[in-house]
Amino acid sequence: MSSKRPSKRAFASGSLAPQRTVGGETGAEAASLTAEQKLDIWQWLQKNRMVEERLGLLYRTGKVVGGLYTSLGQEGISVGTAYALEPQDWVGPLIRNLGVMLVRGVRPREAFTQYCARATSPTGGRDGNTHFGNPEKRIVAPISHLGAVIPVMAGIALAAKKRGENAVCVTWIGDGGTSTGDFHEGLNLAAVLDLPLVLVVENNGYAYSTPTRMQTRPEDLVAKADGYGLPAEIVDGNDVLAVYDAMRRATTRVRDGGGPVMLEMKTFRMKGHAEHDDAKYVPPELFEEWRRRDPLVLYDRVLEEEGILTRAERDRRVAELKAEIDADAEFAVASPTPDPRFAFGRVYADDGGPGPLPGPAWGPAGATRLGRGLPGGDRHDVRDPRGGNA
Ligand SMILES: Cc1ncc(C[n+]2csc(CCOP(=O)(O)OP(=O)(O)O)c2C)c(N)n1
Ligand SMILES: [Mg+2]
Repeated sequence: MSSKRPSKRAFASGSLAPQRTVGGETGAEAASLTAEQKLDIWQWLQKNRMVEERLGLLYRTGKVVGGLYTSLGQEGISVGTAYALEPQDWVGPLIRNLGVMLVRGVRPREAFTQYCARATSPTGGRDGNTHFGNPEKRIVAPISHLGAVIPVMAGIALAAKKRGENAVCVTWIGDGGTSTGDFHEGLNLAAVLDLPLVLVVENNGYAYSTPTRMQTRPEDLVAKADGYGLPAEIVDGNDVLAVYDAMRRATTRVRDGGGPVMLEMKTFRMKGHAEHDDAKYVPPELFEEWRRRDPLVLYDRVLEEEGILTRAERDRRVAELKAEIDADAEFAVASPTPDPRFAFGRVYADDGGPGPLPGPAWGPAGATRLGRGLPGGDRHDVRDPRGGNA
C-alpha cells in the first residue's frame, strides 16, 4: 500500500463523500479550442456517422457477414472523448465506439473490410465486426463481453503507472454494462490502486430492449462511482464540446495522479440494438425528443453561429468525405474473401517470444507478438509466416 494512503482515511467520516465534478473550470477546455480544432472535431463526427451509414448500406445489400452495431446519436461521445486524448494514452473501446478508433487513426476501409470479413481486413477475414486493435495506436481490441475490458484497462493502467508513462487509460461502457460483475471489480481495483483510468459510461437509456430503470436502480449512474470513492461527473453526451471539455478535465486530473474518474454521458440510442432490431419497444416520442438533440445537427449550429463553417463550405467538405468513404467501401467490396487454407493462421504462437515477427509481410514492420494479426496501415497480409498453410 502506498504511503499516500493514511490508515485513518478508512475511518474518516465523509472522506468518500460524492464528488460530482472531476475538477477544473467547466467550459475552459472547450473555450480554448482553435477554429481549426473545432473543424477537426466536425470532420470526425461526420466521418463516424458516414462510415456507419455506409456500413448500413453494405448490410442491407448482404455484404456484411454478421450483425451491425452502430452509434447513431452517440457519435459526440466517441469523438469528443477520443479527441481529448494524447498519443501515449490507451483506449479500450466497445463496438459502439468506432468513432474512437477512427480518431485514433483507424481507416474507414479497415472497418469496411472487417464487417465484410475480407482477406484484406485487419483480422484477415476471421471476424465480421470491429474486434481488432492496434498496439501502435494504443487501441485494445474491442470484445463483446460487457464489462470485461474494464479490469483489462485497469491492468494496462497499472503497467503504465509503474513504468511512469504518464498515460491515461480509457474505456467505455453502456448503462447495461454497469450491472456486470467485471464493472465493479475493475472499478474497485482501479480505485484502491489509484490507477490512471477514465471510465466513460454511455447511458443511452436501453440495454438491448431493456430500459435502464428495469435493470439498475439509480437514475444517475454516477451513484456507482460513489460506491468506490471515485469523482464523477454527468455530461450532456450529445454536446461534443461538453464531452471534450469534461474529458480534458478528467484526463488532467488522472494524469496528475488523482486516481480514476467516471464520466456519465447522457445520450440516446437512435436505432435498435443492432441493424436487425427495429426497436419497436422504444416509444416513438423518445426518438422524436432526441432527434432534436442530434449531436451533429447541434454542432453544425455551433460552428455556423461562430462563423467557422458556412453552409456552402459544409456541403463541399461533406462531398469530399463521402468520396473518400465511398472509395474505401468499394475497396472492401472488391476485396477477396479469405483463403480457407489459412483459416488457422494466427491462432498459435510460433515466434517464441516478443520481438519482430518472422516472415516477409506479416503485419507492420517491427510488430511485436501482440501485433500479430493487427493492422499496419492498409497492409494486411494473410500469409502464414512459416510459409506453409496452417
Ligand atoms: C457479459 C455480457 N452479458 C450479456 C451480453 C449480451 N449483450 C450484448 S449487448 C447487450 C446490451 C448492452 O447494453 P448497454 O450496456 O446499455 O450498451 P448499449 O448497447 O446500449 O450501447 C447485451 C445484454 C454481453 N455481450 N456480455
Ligand atoms: Mg445502453
